Amino acid sequence: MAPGILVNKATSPPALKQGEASKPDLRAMFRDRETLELHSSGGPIDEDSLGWLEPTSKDTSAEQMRERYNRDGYLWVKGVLPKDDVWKMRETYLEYLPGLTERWMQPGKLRRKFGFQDQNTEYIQRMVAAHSEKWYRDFCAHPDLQAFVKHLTGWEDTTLLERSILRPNVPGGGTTQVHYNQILLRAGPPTSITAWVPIGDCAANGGGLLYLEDSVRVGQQLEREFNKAAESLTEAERISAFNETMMSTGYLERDSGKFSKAWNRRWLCADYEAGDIVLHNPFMIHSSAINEEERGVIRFATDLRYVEAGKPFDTRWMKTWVPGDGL
Ligand SMILES: O=C(O)CCC(=O)C(=O)O
Ligand SMILES: [Fe+2]
Repeated sequence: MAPGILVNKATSPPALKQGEASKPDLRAMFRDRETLELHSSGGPIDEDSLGWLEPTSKDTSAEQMRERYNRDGYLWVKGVLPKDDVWKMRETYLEYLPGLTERWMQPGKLRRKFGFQDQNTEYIQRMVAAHSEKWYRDFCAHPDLQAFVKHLTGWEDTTLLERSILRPNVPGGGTTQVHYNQILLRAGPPTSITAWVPIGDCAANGGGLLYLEDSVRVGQQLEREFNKAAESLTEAERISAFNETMMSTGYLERDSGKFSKAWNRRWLCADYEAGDIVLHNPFMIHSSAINEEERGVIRFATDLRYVEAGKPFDTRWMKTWVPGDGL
């Protein structure tokens, strides 16, 4: 077997939760890095378009971390959050939305594919309501997260933007298409930092976030072009991620593989573990691949935005997310 990595590390939680298909015979297998296959919603991502994110230890000096963040557009930091707090959050969510896999699936193609009705009102209501629950709010405001962002940035104080989205990506389900975040934060300067927080372990084929290598400059160039094309629009239209110069979804491309070829850059993936976070620049281009984890583990994550307290930012983000909120 080619050099691989053990998926089922001792620190992983033993039990799969309700709604997670179980294939115990595959749990302890080595996954072969050389044959990793990923697909975006638009098709396969070629092997030569894939690479690996560089991890950073949380004990690295703030200066060195800043250098890396500025150089790479991202900083994948190991073990920022206590693992137990992350697993607890996952468990609470899974208990809050109990049920079989079918109950986890949002309306759309996948539900239809499995022969379920293309509506799921209860799921939608509960998954939206979760964002206002105290346990989720407390998780987002975790003191270790805030402290880490302050340490990295040197900001005296940080403001956590209220809008964030819990994303449970079931195996074979939807993905996050190619984008950079400033598209959605245009009513403010590009000074926010995003923390992508996997809630549980997430293997590289488990639908975790992919980052386009060295793509801050690409995002900046695209944003300049979008702004130029939007010159004749009103200010309200210009700041919209869905204005006529953009794709109607607000994304850049559905086919991640095609996008990386067009820009001659690789998608960097990782085996994330509970407790890790990835901080990224508002122009850094990212997407997620289809969750193809062998054991059927749900890819679960949230993404938080921080700005320096007292500085201007996109105030549209100071509200709790609901579907179709225009951002
Ligand atoms: O979790 C995802 O799939 C999307 C996250 C994201 O777009 C972000 O962190 O900015
Ligand atoms: Fe994003």
